Amino acid sequence: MNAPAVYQNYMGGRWAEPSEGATFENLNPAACHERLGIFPRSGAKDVVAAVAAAAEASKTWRLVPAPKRGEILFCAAQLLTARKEELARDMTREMGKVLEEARGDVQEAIDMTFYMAGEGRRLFGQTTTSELPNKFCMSVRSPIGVCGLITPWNFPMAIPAWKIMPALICGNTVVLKPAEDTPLSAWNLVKILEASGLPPGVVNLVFGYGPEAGAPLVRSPGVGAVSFTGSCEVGRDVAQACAGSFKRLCLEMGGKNVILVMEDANLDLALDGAVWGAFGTAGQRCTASSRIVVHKAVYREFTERLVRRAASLKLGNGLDPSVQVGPLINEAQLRAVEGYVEIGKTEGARLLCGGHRATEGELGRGWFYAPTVFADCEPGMRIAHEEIFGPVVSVIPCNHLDQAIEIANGVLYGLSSSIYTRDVNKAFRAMRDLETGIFYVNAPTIGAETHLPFGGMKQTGNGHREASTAALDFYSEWKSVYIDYSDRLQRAQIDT
Ligand code: UN1
Repeated sequence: MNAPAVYQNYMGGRWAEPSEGATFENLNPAACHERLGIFPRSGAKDVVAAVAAAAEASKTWRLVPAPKRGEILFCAAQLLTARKEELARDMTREMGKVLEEARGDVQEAIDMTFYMAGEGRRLFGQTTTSELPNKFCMSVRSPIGVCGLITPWNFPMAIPAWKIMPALICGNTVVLKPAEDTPLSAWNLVKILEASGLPPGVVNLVFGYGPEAGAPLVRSPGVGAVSFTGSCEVGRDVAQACAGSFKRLCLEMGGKNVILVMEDANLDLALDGAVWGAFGTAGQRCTASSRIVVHKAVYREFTERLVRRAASLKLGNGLDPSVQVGPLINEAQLRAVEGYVEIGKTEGARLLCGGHRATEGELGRGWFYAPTVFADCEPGMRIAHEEIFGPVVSVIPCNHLDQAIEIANGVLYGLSSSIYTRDVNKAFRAMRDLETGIFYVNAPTIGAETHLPFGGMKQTGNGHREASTAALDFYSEWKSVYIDYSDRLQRAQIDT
């Protein structure tokens, strides 16, 4: 096998070795001996240099007209489109998700890039009247400065794009610290931005681990805004690190997303949705359908059919087009899933399929886990309210819609929810009462599109949203502007 390629950080428009010379390996989770590349294990010094480069570039980038910034993004979106297949294959190799889903991940980055390119000709503010004569009022968006972006491994290109593109179109510069499990997709994205004509220093890339490279980025006084997607545990540390200087912070964290299957649901459709929502990306989505609350009238049939479907899913290397479920990202994730399955058994949930590693043949070379269904779960069980982030689904019986909604809302998270019903009244009541930032009717909890706000209620986040024009609100400051052309002192609230 050829020696793996060696990659570098990117700062101030140059590719650079890490200051300490330390590195880490990018491994294929479907075949762990396969090394895909050697990446810099950066530290505080590298972060300081990247932030300085971003701050320098910010002086001129903020003055580039937004439509011109948009043209560069448009070019990046075209390059991403042209290279979609190759980018998706790299992603499958480093992250494990099946190729079809990796293509979807790249497509989500393309969608976001085109969308934000278009925003360069909008970035609308308000023009409005004044309470005083001969006075004009408007609001305009200003950039914040340098944004520190910390992204997870489960959407290795989409989520960096969700953060980079709105930040850039608003006139900010960025330092990206991508997850150490999926550095290649971030490298590919930054290479494309470089080739699209972004001036040096506008996008900077620092590889490494959270405590060594992420923490100094979050704490850097030169960083005006931080956007983090990851676990609640790390999100709490990030929030504390930002609190001292009141740094603007967007957190996207856990989920315990729920599908409600009502007695009048189209069960074939609900099963398709449940299998895709629970086991797509091997359950490693923050939007994964990890709970299914099923009306008792259809509970038995639904559960039996779900188990048959789950048990027949084909596991394997995601580059094989017949494979439906790839591996977990790494050994730690596999151990975490194993731990939760033990907890579920101890709690008395009924394990109907899966519940073990998958090691037959080639699978033994990767971090594969059999799709797992627990039935007869009680809402209070840990497997029914803690995020597992793996191919494990908890089925909970219910007697009626009100009870289903109460169960659904009885968790700390509030990212995504869905209902399968043919009754419009039930669908609207669920839409009104479910405490989640995303809601679907007759579809699973995954499948968010880039032109709608993405994010959750409760402990899923801290009130911000990504994607859509909502992202512009995070990456810009409003400035309200009053222009008095009366040639005299006019006092608001006093002169009438
Ligand atoms: C995530 O799980 O972190 O709606 C993001 C979805 C995708 C995005 C998921 N479009 O599942």
